[in-house]
Amino acid sequence: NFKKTDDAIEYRQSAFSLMAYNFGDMGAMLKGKKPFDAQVFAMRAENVAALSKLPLEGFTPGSDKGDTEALAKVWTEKSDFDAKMVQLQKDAAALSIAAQADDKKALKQAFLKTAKNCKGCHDVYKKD
Ligand code: ASC
Repeated sequence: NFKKTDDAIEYRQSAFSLMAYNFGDMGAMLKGKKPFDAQVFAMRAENVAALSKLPLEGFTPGSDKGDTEALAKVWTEKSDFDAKMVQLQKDAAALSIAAQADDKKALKQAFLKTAKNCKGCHDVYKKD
């Protein structure tokens, strides 16, 4: 358990931050902003799949109060929020599996599906 509300907020933000770095690098490769490296891409996808399991634990009761961009709606609509996080975990796991196969098209689709999750949740639950 977290000792303080701030610890829970820091925990989830750290996980999101690491996800953004790894996910962003995959995006850069797919957009041609840097050379595509299948091995690095697969490593990043594996990281995101593992990291996606972390943030939910940090959304503890009362942790809408603090230095956070999470809207109160996370807690008032907690079951929908939880379901969206679980869907992200599933899609990230599928992306990681796709990244291990030599099928760029499938990999791109799995990436886009995961990205849609990020944005879909931010649109509803994150301050802009
Ligand atoms: C990222 C990042 C997000 C998502 C989102 C996808 O790299 O930091 O929040 O992708 O932009 O639509």
